Amino acid sequence: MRFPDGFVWGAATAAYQIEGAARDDGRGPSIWDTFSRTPGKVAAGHTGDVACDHYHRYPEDVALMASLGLRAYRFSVSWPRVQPDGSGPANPRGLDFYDRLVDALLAAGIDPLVTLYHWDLPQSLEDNGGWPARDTAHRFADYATAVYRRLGDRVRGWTTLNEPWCAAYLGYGSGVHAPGRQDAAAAFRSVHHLLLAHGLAATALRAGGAGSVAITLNPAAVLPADPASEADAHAVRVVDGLHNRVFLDPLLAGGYPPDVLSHIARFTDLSHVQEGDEKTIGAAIDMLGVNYYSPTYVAGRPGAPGGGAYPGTEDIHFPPPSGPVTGMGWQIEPSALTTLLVRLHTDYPDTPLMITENGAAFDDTGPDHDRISYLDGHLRAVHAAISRGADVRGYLVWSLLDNFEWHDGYAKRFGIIHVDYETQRRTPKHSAMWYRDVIASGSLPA
Ligand code: IFM
Repeated sequence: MRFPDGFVWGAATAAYQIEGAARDDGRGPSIWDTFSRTPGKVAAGHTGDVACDHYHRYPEDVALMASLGLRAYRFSVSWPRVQPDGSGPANPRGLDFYDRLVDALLAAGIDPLVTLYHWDLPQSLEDNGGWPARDTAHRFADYATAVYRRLGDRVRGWTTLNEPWCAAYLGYGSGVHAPGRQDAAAAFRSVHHLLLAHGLAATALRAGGAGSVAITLNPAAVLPADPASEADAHAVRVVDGLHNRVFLDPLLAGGYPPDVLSHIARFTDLSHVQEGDEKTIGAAIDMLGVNYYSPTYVAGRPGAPGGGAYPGTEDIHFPPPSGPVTGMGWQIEPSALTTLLVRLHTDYPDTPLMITENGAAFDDTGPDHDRISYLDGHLRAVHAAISRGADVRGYLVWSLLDNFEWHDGYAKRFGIIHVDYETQRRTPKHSAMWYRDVIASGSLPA
């Protein structure tokens, strides 16, 4: 089972989850610093203050990547390192870190893939309104330009946002992520301003000559609990609209879908969507990043409470997983990834895809069979999608290292490299060795 020539093999991380050094070199506070220091928000009171101390240990981490034969490494830049207050002149010491990291990666033959926003909004910008405020989108474009100016001579692959669904719906809707607001109108306004931020930044990066501009979503494979049920089919349409089409259609199909706009209008007037915004959001991209972990099953059921993260989904039931689950309790179903990739290819043709995250948390005891089996199954699913015509250019495992798993703190371990948080010792797991061999052969046993 051979993958195409040039298929990109790599791993991914995110700034707040691994860097630590929360107060070093002029870094300002982010919403995740505030949130994680608020009692009761993150398991066991964990914070990203130290995390994997990658800020200081990046040479060792790059050496580990090289030992696994990674061709690409996706990391995110911490906005509050670059602009401690979220606006104004860039902090050179913050940018210096990414300069050093990029140089180390290039020296090791690893392609640096930069994500500009992986949820760590500068706290000052939240104090000024956060993502529900339009100005944040403009601040993001300025920040993107500052990072591009420093790294653009060496970095080809630029991704604006990671999973704006989480930033908007979990950050401002259900409140399980920073900044922890619970306000459906704010969540929907955030969706739009995140998309606008992407469009403004993508335009600026392109104008600066960026090699490849992308956005990463976590598109859901939304499936009916009963394929024969009309009520379930309706539930799929609603949840697919709120999760997928609200992002994909303005990015890749010219504008928001009318059914989703009417849904949103139940919670907020649409005055935040201004003339010309959809054109800005639809600025051409070179790649769509896809983060996939697990399918989402839904059923139409009168009286059901709906999904906490999806405002207005009363009468929709989200059944608990059936079958095997990961350590997160997420259903393991690789075939749903094939379905999702083929759907993206069919509905939004001409946009190359890259799996920018896929992986699993498991309790790390024994020889890591569960993670290997998860990765193997999902790589086969990617291969199946490619065979059915989907233009998938690469696969980045989540994650290189065990790290701070947001509201679960350090309890959940996604890494292919184990991190002992007491000593910061890194130990490749069996899955890392397995992945090294897959990369070396560019194939899986048939
Ligand atoms: O850890 C996260 C990552 O930050 C974004 N995608 C999902 C991962 C697992 O929850």
